Amino acid sequence: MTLSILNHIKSRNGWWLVSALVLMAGCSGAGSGSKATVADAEKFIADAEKRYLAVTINESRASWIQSNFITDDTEVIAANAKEESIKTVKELAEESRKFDGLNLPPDVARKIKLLKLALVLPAPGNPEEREKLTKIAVSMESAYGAGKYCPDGDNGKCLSLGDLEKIMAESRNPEELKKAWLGWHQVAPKYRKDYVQFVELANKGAREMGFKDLGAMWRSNYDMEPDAFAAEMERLWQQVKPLYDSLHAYTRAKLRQKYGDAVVPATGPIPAHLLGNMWSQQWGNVYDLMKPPTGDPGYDLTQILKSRNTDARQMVKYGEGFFTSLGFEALPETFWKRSLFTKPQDRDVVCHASAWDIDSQKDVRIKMCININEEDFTTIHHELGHNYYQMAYAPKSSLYQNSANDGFHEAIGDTIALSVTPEYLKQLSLISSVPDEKADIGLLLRLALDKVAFLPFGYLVDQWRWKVFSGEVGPGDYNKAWWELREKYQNISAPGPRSENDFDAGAKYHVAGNTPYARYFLAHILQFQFHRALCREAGYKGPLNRCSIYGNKQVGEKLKAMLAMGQSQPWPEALKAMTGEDKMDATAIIDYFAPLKTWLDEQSKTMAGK
Ligand code: X8Z
Ligand code: ZN
Repeated sequence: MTLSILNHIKSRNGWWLVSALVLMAGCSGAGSGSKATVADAEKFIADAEKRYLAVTINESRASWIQSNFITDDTEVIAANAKEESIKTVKELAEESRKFDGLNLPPDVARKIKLLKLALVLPAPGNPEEREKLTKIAVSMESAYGAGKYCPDGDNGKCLSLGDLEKIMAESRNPEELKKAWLGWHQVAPKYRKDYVQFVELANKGAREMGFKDLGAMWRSNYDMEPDAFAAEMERLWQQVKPLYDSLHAYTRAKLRQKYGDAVVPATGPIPAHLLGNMWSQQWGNVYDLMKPPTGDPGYDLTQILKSRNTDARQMVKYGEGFFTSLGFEALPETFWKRSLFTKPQDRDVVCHASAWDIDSQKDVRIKMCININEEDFTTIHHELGHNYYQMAYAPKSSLYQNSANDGFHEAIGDTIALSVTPEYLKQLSLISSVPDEKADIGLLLRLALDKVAFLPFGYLVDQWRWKVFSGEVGPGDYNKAWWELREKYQNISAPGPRSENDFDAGAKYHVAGNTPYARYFLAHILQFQFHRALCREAGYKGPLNRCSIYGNKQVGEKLKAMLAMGQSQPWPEALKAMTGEDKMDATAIIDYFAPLKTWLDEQSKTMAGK
């Protein structure tokens, strides 16, 4: 099974993949009428896992083809496979209810619970409705993947999302930035009506499975009550909010220096088109506007990679090299043959980076339209983190082939990328000397612009979706609610007037592609917690931003042991195995950036005084 980390069926592994099961046509040992026994439950779950695996693999293959070759036909094929897999998993989950109330062995009970939560997209039992839902799901992802902005009309030159993202990252002309932002945001209104129907049908599926709505179903997959999980997210957000506020204030002041009062107000939200990213979710691309007069590390990885004519494959090789240095195996030959690394010129593909595990064994792949720059260098480590997780838990039975919780899946590759320190780059001969500690402020700022800036965005995407799924936000308020949350959490504003003819949440891949998003918020907390624990394991004593676990096989063993657990235990157990801690804890990210926070607050004060 696979799961691209972004796929729809995301069923089982999220993206990382899909699931499968066969319907045991009403028979799994317990004959109708007779009372189900523990032995029946054991047999049922063993058979169910086989079916789950089979439908997942089938769905993944179809989904791989659809997102690598977006056409009407591949959409139909992918939708059919998705439908089959959803139907199977749902029927199995329903059938498992006959064991409710039995005192089952913990392993069987856990698998049954995971089976009931395996679908990211549940569908109604009614065949027409189920077909409608899977068609919409696949077509929205395709529309996103194939989306373009044609400034001179359909017969002129059109810009892909990749072209527009490049403008967002590199242009420093506010008018041009605004045009690119508006251009991309005219793609999503085309599927706004579909999204309304999607919400209705997916909720119906979730309710048939016993959940209040789809948001509640997603929140139930964290080994705690759904409300407790929402409270946990809020607790973590409150822990990190002061750090975000400091970064935001400094960033706004620097943007004012660059663009002037007429573009950037002295107080309140920052216009969303000025932060170097289409969704204002990571701000590292505007580091050049933010960098400290002293304390800049003095190298630019993007320039270094470009000047060496690094190609996409070599970029991936760097990522693989980090994992093998920890004692992980080299990526299989098929990875290199079957992955997509560069954007094809002759067809539409879903370029949003994803990692796949097609057969739940060794057929792992990534699909990514790699650009030669620092951002994609990091993203490659992110994707390979998924693939190494998938390979580590492959020996587990199929319902355990997943991460401890979905935040863990998203955090592994990022944890590795935190070890891409100057020292590491020097070891690879990518830089010739390691800047001294005076460069720490620059290094921390560069990273905070990605990692700290991301936090409120990571939180709000599912705040929006949870409200939409629960009905608290109706279709007439989709855009209004989206911008209220953008302002409340990120403190950013739309580049111009927006209305309910727009569908700005739908301009984000994970909304169009139905991938839950809370996972990325968790990952941004967890990756610092993992990094701190692994550096401790390495016996490292200095500042955490200079710690690299590169080449440390003992640390690699510790990491591997956690990955190999898959989802066989509640996530606090996995966390404990690697870190000794059993709670998600934002003190790691706060401590990591503590010197920067002090510096940011001083700078903001000085700039305000001028
Ligand atoms: O979607 C991704 C990965 C694939 S799982 C590239 N990320 C989120 C995003 O792009 O919005 C990584 C960071 C957040
Ligand atoms: Zn990911």
